[in-house]
Amino acid sequence: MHAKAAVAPARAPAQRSLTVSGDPVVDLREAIRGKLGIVLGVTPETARPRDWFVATALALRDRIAETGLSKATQIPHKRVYYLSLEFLIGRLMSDALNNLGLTETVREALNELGIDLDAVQEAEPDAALGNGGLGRLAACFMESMASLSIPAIGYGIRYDHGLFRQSFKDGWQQEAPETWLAEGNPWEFARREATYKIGFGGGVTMSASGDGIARRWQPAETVLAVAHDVPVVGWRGKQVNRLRLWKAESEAPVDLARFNGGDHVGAVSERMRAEAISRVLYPSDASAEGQELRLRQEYFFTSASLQDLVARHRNERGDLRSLPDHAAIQLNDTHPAIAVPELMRILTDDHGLSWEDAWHVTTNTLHYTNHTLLPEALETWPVELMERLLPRHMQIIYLINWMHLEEQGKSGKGDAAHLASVSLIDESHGRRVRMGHLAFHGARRVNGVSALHTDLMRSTVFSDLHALDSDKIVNKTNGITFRRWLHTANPGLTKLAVEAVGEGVLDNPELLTGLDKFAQDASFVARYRAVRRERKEALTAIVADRTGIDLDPDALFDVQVKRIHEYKRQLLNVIETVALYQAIKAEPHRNWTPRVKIFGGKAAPSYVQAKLIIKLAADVARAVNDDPEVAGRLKVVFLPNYSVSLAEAIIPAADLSEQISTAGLEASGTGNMKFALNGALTVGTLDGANIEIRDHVGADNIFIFGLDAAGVIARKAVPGYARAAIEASPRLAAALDMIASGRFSPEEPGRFRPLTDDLRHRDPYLLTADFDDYWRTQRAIDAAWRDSTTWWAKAIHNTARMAWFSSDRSMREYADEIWRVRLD
Ligand code: T68
Repeated sequence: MHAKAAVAPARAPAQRSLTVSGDPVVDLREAIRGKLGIVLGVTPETARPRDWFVATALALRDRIAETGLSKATQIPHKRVYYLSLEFLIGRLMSDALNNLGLTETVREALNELGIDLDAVQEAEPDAALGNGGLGRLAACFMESMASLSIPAIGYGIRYDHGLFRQSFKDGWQQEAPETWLAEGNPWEFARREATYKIGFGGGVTMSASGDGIARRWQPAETVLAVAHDVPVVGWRGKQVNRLRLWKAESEAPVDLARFNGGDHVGAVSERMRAEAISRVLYPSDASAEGQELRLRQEYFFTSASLQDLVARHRNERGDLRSLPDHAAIQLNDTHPAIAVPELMRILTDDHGLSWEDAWHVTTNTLHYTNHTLLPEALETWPVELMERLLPRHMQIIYLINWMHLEEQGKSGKGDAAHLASVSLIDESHGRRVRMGHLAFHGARRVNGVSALHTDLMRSTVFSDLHALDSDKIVNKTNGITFRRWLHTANPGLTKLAVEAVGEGVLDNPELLTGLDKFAQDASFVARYRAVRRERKEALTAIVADRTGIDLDPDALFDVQVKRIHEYKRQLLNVIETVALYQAIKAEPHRNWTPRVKIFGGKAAPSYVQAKLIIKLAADVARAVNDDPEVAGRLKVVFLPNYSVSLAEAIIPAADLSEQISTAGLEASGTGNMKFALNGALTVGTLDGANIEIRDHVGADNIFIFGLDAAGVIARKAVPGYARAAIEASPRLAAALDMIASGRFSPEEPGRFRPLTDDLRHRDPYLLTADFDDYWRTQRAIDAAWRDSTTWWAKAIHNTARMAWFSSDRSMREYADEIWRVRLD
């Protein structure tokens, strides 16, 4: 391990050296031209769009580094460390340009070189280092922390391959590796001086030490974690934070003896094994990946991050016992939960703190965010695997658990059922470490991500732990960064808002409420509609380009984009589509509201049922789009390869946002917030943050349907509930029959029986229970769309009332109530 982690250099801030001519456009133009020639070795004539992107990014990075350096000599009182296995950051150029206020300057600079900024931005690959909501939340939080000048470092993994690229073959999802790093990453700084050794396997030795026994882990294998920093620019460039991503490397890049002996492949096998750790992002969301490589990834990035922040603290402050005063560590879900024993190990074994001191430091520094209560997503690791891979950690976990259970006994709660429920080890399914319990017990605060989800944490999965310390669980409803999801994704709407309520809205989204009074103002409404129209036309072009399907921008754009998961109920939406198709065919001359159903999202490659749902959507789309009888009334599109950048194009173009999960199962949702902010009306269940969105936008401006969380539980207790619901709903029965009959899959009539049979016999996500209310609500939406004055007033009320869902608000709450970080 290198003696010193990267610390702030003790020297004066760099001179402002990037201002040369005094004209920012000229300076940037020349900087870009310079990067093109000197760094990339190409001329403006031979440069590809990708080269222009790299040259522009490098020129911007210089300016970002300059801003960052001006603060680098100050040691902040307290830093936030956000540990997340995923950061779904997407493209970085538009964020950087917007936050530095350089969009128009760079546009002009490139223009003078004969290049279009939009084309340059299109050449940036998405950094898809995450699966969905959890990873995107981490990205929004990083941006908000920088914007609020909260000193923060995000820690994660620099995956060579992010989330797979999705394409379709005959409507079936195909996965291909994603290659965002193929031509390097111009935003990052490799920091080899911040390299740490990460151990795996081996055993624990004991030796006499003073008045006790010193235990030391002797790993059998070590892997290097090398820091790569990506700058995160805050709003108006006031603060630059960093995202420190760890790359796995081998200590011995090649075994020369083996190589010389002719074993050229074997000579690099150790290197391959080490590098495998940061090779690919696991593509499952909302389920736990019980594979050894996953545990290696989790420990790898957690250990590197803790070693790094401990080294920084020692450099800056000396005594590790003051860590809680100067560092707040947030564990994004349980993926970094191994931080609890790892921090204990570092403090006791490596730095000689007493167990009591180390436990005090650990439990006052760590905090844990839970993102799901779905049983299949709660991480547990077999004790046997932990003992083999992390033997010292397993000892520490046993000791923590022993003390924890002793404590129960002492306070008169030593009955077996209670102990089994609060124990860090689950003894009932083979012996497994419960990572949620471990994180909970080791954290000072534990938070849920919406009011409902936090209540459910208290009353279900964590109820017994909650009873031990009722102050520990707090709610922090998620948020989204308005810089990306309004300013950059929807510049037209942003411009309109600025004109209506003033520039201040860019800094203070609460000013959006000033739009409320324009909800009936004909000229404002016309401009708001024109913005939407323009976004719909742009999306129509994208859809035509990627699917060959022509859309009518006058139709209602009804959008469900998110990971494909049974609990999110894309299937409910598809079945409603089939029912609507049948209804239109039965009464073709009725005044139907023209609709376009747009789907997007990836299924985990191993998630068979989810992939079948995608195939059904594709097959229904084919039948509907080819049927002249419904032309002009109904179109169905599945947009391939949903991503952050595609979301930026889709969301501002949506009229209706589908947030239809089974109540109690979607922890929060954040897409729901992005749509409502951009003025799409929500059709949704009383789940996650939908409830709080309703409270803010007003019940008249959202379409709520279906069972609530309590209703779901009650209904599931009724034997045969699915069959009864289908029998009671001829419309649902007819739609299911049509699907089951093979009408959409004539080449394989039984293709969708696994879906329809499951609904008839199990229906764990209560589609059948909610179908009729969903249908009724959709028809009410049809009617609302035809009353355009009312529709657009509702849309404007949505935009006006979503300010609370800014991730700046979330981050302020975390800073105040969890991290205890003072804001300027
Ligand atoms: C999401 N969780 C929640 N998980 O589903 C969503 N899981 O309701 C919430 O808004 C969001 O977190 C932010 O709080 C996820 O996205 C994962 O992606 C995931 C990844 C790996 C393993 C398990």
